Amino acid sequence: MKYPNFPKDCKSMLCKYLTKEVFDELKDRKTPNGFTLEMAINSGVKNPDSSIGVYAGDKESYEVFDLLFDPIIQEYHGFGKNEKHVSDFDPNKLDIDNPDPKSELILSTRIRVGRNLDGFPLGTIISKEQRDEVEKIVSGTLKSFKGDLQGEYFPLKGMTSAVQEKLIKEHFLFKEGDRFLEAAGLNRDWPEGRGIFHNKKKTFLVWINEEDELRIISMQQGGDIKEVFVRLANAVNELEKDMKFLKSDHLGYITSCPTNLGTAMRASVHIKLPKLSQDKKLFKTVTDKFHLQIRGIHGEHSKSEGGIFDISNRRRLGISEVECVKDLYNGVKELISIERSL
Ligand code: ADP
Ligand code: CIR
Repeated sequence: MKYPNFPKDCKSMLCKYLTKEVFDELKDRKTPNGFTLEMAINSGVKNPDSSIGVYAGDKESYEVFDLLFDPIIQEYHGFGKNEKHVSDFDPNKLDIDNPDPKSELILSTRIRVGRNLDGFPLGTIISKEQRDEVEKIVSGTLKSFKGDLQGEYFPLKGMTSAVQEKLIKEHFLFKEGDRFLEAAGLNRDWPEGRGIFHNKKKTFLVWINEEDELRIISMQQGGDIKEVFVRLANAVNELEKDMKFLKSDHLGYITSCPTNLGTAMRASVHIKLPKLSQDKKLFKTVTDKFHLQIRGIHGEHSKSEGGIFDISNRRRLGISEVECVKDLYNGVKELISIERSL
């Protein structure tokens, strides 16, 4: 493999940190599962408009290719090589109110965490048999859930395209054919082994075998962030009784994309900010100050519509679950106050 030819205007972290020296040092390395540098960087090489551009194949990838992953992790999360990740998923520590009790600006709230099973490689290099096994284990446990979390599992295979499109449009299901995931090897054998579990109200959902083996999601209309957090914490607890998730002392929960390490938590609101969003500089200054990320309303790499944005915590590693949500809460309070003053 030769050093990749990045376009001049490439701004990804991959092209920033994969210097010729780092490339030469890493190009012949392999993890015990057979994950190589070529596999790790393929998404960013094929998609020079990536913001990050790298994926892992297993827990060991983060050690074997540390010269590439460490500076990316440092820049994205502000988390150093010798730091330890500490978790705190205790809802009792989250002392917050609803930042928009009349639901004037916040349309909905969603919190998700990514998880992968201990004993399996990540989705980038998982075999078809292993992926099917993950689906069986996770959907089996979910089917036994009772009460508020009780629901049904819907495999992607066999789902009509009308149902699939409706679920995507309503923000419940992952999209199909994402080119970043495609180049990372995460869409192999599609749609086999993939699916979505959800309760009746679609307030608790689990995506199986998308970017991570599990995406555990709690969501509802309005801005009651705490209620969404409590439901998620309960669900994660229930799942953890039955399965062991891949984690390390240094990096917390291991995920295929380095931006999701640690808590693997993205807490977001869909919020109307028609006035503030006109002032791009101010919008960016405020979101940067509170470590928030702006996405469009159909998720990552999508555009905003009608002055509505997906605002979420950016940092996920080196801060606890409670702190991730506080990043969102504090930032959203400020965004609402500025929007109202304009
Ligand atoms: P992820 O959050 O899993 O990293 P995406 O950014 O692609 O992935 O978002 C997944 C889906 O969740 C998209 O359809 C997106 O619109 C939806 N979503 C995210 N945040 C919210 C929210 N606060 N309310 C409703 N839907 C949301
Ligand atoms: C990219 O590099 O653009 C994609 N691989 C997605 C990276 C994750 N995005 C993020 O900012 N959390």
